[in-house]
Amino acid sequence: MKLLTCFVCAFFILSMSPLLSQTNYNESQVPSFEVPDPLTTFKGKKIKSVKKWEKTRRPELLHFFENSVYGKIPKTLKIDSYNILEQDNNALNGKAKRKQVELTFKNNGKTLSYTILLYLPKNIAKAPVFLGYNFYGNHTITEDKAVLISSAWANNNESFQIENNTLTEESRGKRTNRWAVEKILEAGYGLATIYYGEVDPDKNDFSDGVHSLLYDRNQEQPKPDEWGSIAAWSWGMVRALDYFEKDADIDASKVIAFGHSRLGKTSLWAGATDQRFAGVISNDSGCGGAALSKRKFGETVGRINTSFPHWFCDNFNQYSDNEEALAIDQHQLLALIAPRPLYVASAAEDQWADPRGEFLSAHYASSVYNLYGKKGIETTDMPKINEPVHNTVSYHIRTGKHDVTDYDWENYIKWANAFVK
Ligand code: GTR
Repeated sequence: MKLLTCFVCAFFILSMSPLLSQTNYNESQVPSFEVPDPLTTFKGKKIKSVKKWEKTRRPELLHFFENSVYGKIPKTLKIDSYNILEQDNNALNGKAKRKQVELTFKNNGKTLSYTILLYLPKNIAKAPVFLGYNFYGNHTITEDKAVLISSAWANNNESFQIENNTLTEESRGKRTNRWAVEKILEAGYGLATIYYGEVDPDKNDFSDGVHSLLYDRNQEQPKPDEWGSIAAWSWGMVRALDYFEKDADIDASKVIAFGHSRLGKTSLWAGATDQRFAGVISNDSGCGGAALSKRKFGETVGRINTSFPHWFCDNFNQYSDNEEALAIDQHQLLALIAPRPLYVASAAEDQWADPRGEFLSAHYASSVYNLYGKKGIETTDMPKINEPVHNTVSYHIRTGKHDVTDYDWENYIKWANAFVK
């Protein structure tokens, strides 16, 4: 009996271990581990040419991330129709062209729609565009009264006066601080944004959002190797890019995927899975984004899978508190973006996202960029705070907390001018 009790206790402790493991913020307690080489195949073959990388190594890495981290999309789902809900060629006091475009998808007798808010510079025939999701609705990124309010489910937020999971006029403009719309337009770029909750509400429920459009008969949730919410959000960015190819005001060959935090994990996965994205920005994306998982610094795989069981595919659970078993690490996700320009950014007070792990990841991805003759992050010495390093792979750590600031945008624009435009 005693033995049985012990056994039950041990089982309970083990099953709860992701919750119990202490968060490490101490560099000296980072475990030593071997960084998996992007340029050595799983079978141990060295990759020495772009051709071999593209034919052998890139596909096997992509396959691993698809099957064991983010989950694969079960079937192709293309735009059924799009509808320009609203357009004004003199928006923002005459500074921009505004469009609100609804994309609609149909399958299994179900329909999903989401709306892209576009601000485009007026004086440019075909504009390069930053595309990124927002957390609380398109109307939160601007004071512009013409921006439509989403009726999709939203997380409550007391300081934004969002109650009953419903977005209202009260939250208009609450997130203008994160979107440097004027700076972006003045630099000759457009901005496209989508409320992520319209693609898949951010809760552990797979009956809503895009997933259910692709279920087999009697299926109620994704299979262990099928897409979680991050892959669903990435899919939404890819379909937006499909629309951009049809919009004469946009240069679809110069679309930069941008995202902050969970939506930075999303922009990275979108850029990895669709090579039409001309560049990718990861702002404070942390665990499951740019940060190396094997460092177990700040948020860990176990913590993220426990707090957000719907973000990754179920197969990813086997690495909870078991990062050493991973055959890959997140720098190899970054390497999948090569040779396209990539910007990884951190914030000094955002230790939960492991700034050093994000930086090292950009460094270890750089061998693949070098193979293409591009310069990445060539050293393991982190730059000083507010001293950006701009190459095809760029990195900065700024002062302040987990957020998107004008400083971040100023640097993204500089990098985009130099490497994307
Ligand atoms: C945190 C989560 C992070 C990050 C963040 C965000 O709670 O632990 O991985 O994604 O949310 O998206 O704001």
